[in-house]
Amino acid sequence: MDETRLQTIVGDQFTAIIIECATSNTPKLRAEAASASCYIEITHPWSSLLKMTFRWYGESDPVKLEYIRQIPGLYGIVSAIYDVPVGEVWPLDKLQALRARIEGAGLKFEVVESVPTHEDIKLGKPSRERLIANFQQNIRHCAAVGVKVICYNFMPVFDWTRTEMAKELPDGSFTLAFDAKAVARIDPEQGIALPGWDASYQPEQLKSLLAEYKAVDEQTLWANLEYFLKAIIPVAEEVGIKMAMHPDDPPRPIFGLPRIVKNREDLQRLVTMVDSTANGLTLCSGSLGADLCNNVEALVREFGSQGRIHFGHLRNVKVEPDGTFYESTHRSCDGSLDMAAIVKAYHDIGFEGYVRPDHGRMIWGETGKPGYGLYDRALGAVYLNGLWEAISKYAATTR
Ligand code: DNO
Repeated sequence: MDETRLQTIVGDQFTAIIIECATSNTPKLRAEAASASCYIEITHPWSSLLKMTFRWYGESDPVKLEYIRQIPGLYGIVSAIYDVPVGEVWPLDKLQALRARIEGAGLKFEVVESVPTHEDIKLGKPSRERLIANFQQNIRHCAAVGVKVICYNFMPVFDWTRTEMAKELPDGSFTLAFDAKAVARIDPEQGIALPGWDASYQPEQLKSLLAEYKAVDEQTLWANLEYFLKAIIPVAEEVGIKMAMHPDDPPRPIFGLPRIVKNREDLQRLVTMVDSTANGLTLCSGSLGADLCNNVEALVREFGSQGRIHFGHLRNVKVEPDGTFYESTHRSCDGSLDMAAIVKAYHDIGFEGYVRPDHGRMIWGETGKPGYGLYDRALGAVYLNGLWEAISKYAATTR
C-alpha cells in the first residue's frame, strides 16, 4: 500500500495533513507535510511487510504451530486439508476447524496450498465434469472461511521431483537435489525409484496412468487446462478468490510427460487464456530458476505489474547448465539466484500478496519432512523480511 492522504485541515494558524501509510516511510506526502504545521500518520504494520507465510501440514506436521508463531514477522499459515482423497470436496467444517486452529495461534489462514488437481482433469477424461464441479465447490468452501488465494498446479503425475532428499552440503547441512542425468536414465515403465516419490501409486497404477498420458501431448494438456480454467475462474471471481498456478518443478518435461508451465511464454499463455486477475500465479523462484534461461526478477516485474502474482515462493537454487541443481540457503551468494534483486522487484511493483520461504535445508540436527523443517525455513523468512525492510527504507530515503 502506498501512502494516501486522508484529509487536509486548513485552519487560520495551521495546516494539518493526515496520511494513511504502509510504513513510517511516507516519502511522497512527507515532503508536502514538511510545510504543514502538523501531520498525522496512521500506519498499518502488516502492509509494511511482505505478507510472510509458512507452510504447515496440520497436526501431523513435526513442526509445531506453536514454534512457527515465534518466527519474527510472520503473517500467516499456508495449509490444506490432507485427509480427503484427491478430487473430493473438502468439508466446510474441516476448513473451519483448520482456520480456528491457525487463528488460535495468532496467525492468519488466507492461502491454501494446494487444492490438488485430479489426473482425470489433466487427462481430459469424461469424469472431469464431476471433478471440476468438486474443485469449484472447494473454491467456494475456501472462500467461506476467509481464504484469499489458492495455489494449485497442472503437473502430470509428478509434482515436484528430486533425485536426492538429503544431499550433504560442505557445511554438514542436508538439502534437496535434482540430478538431470540420473532422471534421464530412468525408464518410468520399469518403475520409479526416486526418494520421496509418492508411493501412493502402486506400480501397476503408475503404469496405466503413464499409458493414458501417451495420448496427451503439450497441446492436449493446454486444451485440458483451458477447459478447466474456463470452468473454475468464474467461480473464483464470484467468491473473491485468486487462483495461483504453481509452475512445473523442475521446469522441463520429465519421464516423457508434458510440462506446460515452465517459462515466460507459458506463463503469458496461461494468464491470457482466461483474462482475469483471478487467473494468476504462484511465482516460484526456485522452480522457474532451475532453468537458467528464466530471469526470475524480470518475471516478477512483468507478471507482478499486471497484478497476476498472488503468491511468491522464495527460495534459491544452485544450478548447473544441464539443469542439475540443489536447493541452497536463501542467500543470494549461496545460490544462482539474486534474491535481493527478486525481492526488490516485488517491492518495486508494490506487491501486496503473500510469500513464503518455500523449502529449507535440514540443519542443526533436525529431522522431518525433507524441505519442510523449521529452522532453515525460519532463517529464510527472517532473511527475506530483512531484505524487504532494507529495500523499503532505502527506497524511501532515495526517492
Ligand atoms: C513444493 C511445493 C509444491 C507445491 C505444489 C503447488 O514443495 O512448492 O509441491 O506445493 O506443486 O501446487
